[in-house]
Amino acid sequence: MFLEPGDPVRVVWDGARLPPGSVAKKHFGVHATAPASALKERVLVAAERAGGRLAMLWREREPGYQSLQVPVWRRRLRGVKMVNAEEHAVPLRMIKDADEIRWHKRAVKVTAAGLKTVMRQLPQMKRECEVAGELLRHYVGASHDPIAFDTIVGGGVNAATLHYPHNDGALPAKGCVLIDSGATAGGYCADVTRTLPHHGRFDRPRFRELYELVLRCQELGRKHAKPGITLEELNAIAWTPLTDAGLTRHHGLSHHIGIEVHDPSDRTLPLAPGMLISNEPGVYLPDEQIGIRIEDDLLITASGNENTTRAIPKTIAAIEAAMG
Ligand SMILES: [Mn+2]
Repeated sequence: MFLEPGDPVRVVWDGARLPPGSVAKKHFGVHATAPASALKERVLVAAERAGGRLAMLWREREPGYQSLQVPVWRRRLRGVKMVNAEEHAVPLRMIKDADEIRWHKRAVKVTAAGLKTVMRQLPQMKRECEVAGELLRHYVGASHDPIAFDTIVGGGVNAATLHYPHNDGALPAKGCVLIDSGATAGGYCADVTRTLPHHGRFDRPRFRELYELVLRCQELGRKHAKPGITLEELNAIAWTPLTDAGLTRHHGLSHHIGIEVHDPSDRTLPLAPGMLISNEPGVYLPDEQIGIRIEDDLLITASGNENTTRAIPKTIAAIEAAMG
């Protein structure tokens, strides 16, 4: 691990930091530390040992994910051939080992506690920002890990915007509230969505009917997510209750979850044990002031899957009970 040595001027700006040495080595649990200024030289030596080649990891398959570091290192390491390790790293990242699963489950535990707290408090809350604020307070209180992504809290018509970014609206009395949120632990994400009636009762027939429809899609996703099936095949099965009802499908059912909330993946590969995917059908009807998404995280196992977010109330009965 390359670290900035303690610079008394920077300490005034950034606070004290661990310089390279035995304390940092122990603290971060790494094999060795060195000053950041030695990085370029060490990389050059390593590249030379490898015949003038250097493998770096950057994402070029998906737009918007290209690393700014790549052109910098290309300039710094003229004469060294840079190879992208992405094609080898992506299949590795798609399969989580036991330690990675433990961290994910810890993130789920924090997320679950936050969402359950919000469920109890929601009927008394007036604005979307109160919900987002309460979740953040809960996550920060549980650990200093960053959140997995900016929380989405959309009430009424705002629930029908897939990546609603504002969280500054009023919560509609007796309307629906969509909450998409996740904590992290040890660098691993949770990603959960629940859609709740603001007052705690599914007493509006249209909302109830649509909620049950999305739930049926989700149950199909859960039932068929197992080794051997591809995500596209899973999509073709899970959305049928929605499309049979003449409603529009706006997005995919699943993405991989890991270090990134949308972890890199090869979607043509069939599911295999150790993969962690979301199961998140949704329906979005702005004209009716309704948006519903229900999202769980599924760990693919040898015989099927484990729903790692199953402790978070989801059925109509469980949500009504949790909201008092
Ligand atoms: Mn998701």
